[in-house]
Amino acid sequence: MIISRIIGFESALPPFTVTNDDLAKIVDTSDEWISSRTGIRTRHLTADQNTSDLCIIAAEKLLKKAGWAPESVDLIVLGSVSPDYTTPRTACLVQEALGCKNAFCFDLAAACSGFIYSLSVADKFIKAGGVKRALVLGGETLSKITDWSDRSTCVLFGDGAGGVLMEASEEGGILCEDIHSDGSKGMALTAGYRTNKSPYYKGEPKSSEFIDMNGREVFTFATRKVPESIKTVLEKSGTAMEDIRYIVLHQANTRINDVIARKLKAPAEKFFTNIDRIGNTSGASVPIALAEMNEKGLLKKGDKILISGFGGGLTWATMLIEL
Ligand code: 4VN
Repeated sequence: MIISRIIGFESALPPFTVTNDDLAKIVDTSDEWISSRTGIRTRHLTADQNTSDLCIIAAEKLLKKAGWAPESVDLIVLGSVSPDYTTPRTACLVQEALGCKNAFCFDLAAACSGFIYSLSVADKFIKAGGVKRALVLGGETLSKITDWSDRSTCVLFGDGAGGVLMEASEEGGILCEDIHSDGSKGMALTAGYRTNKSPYYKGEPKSSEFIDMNGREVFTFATRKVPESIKTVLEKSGTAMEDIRYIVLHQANTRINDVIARKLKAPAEKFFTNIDRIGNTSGASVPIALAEMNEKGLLKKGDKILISGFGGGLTWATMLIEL
């Protein structure tokens, strides 16, 4: 049986960082409020880079370290809700910059679950046999779609990108997944509404172009659905919690991840977190965390890890990976 093996982890962050005290100078907030409610202390914000620039840096590192020729990549899938353009899509910009001229390329918009959804789609192309090598990225410049006058959301988000390489293999790789959407709660977290500017259009704007979140509703959703999803993956795959080396959750908010850990009765050491330094980078948060774990030597061959994304859509997705 063909399995999709994951063989590299890299990320790219904008060099410029902003502390909670810096934010307190532009909106009515404080370091105490932000750090106690979210766990965030600093975040990287772009001063001149767009989503594609960050994705290209992460992708270049991936190909270089693996020794893959750019022409050997068959597919680029890029999870993002903050692309440079509606078209050409970010994945095509990455293709051009790297010279992956044999790849077919598209972005996938599933907000904070976007990277896991992208892994799942790439996995299906690999299993179907047409794709041998895939580049899967998650990248966001959320600062572009943040309402900088909304103190409840502008303190949460950060910019960055990360990604992995996937290859058809006989062993290891993506073992099990659980993926869901609930459009009935979609209005709890919106961004990017565009009002039709045609001279014939009579409708009123329905929503904001910026990120707008009902924090309590999204908090309740995440703490209810994510533990359920993780339990489903463990049951479906016949895996015990003791056999999981790490759980890498979307870095949305430390308090949410603490509740999820408590509900799963899983020890805190299993959860990798970097939200204090990175903030919430939506679809980029899981691959950025994986790259940091790899850099620290935490990801060892044969280890089983769980990754889980949740957010806008609403969408949520959990995956069991053997390294
Ligand atoms: C997934 C989640 C969140 C999120 C939801 C709520 C929240 C982040 C609400 C309470 C508030 C502090 C902040 Cl679960 C966001 C995304 C978008 O990436 C995805 N923070 N909070 C408070 O007052 O304590």
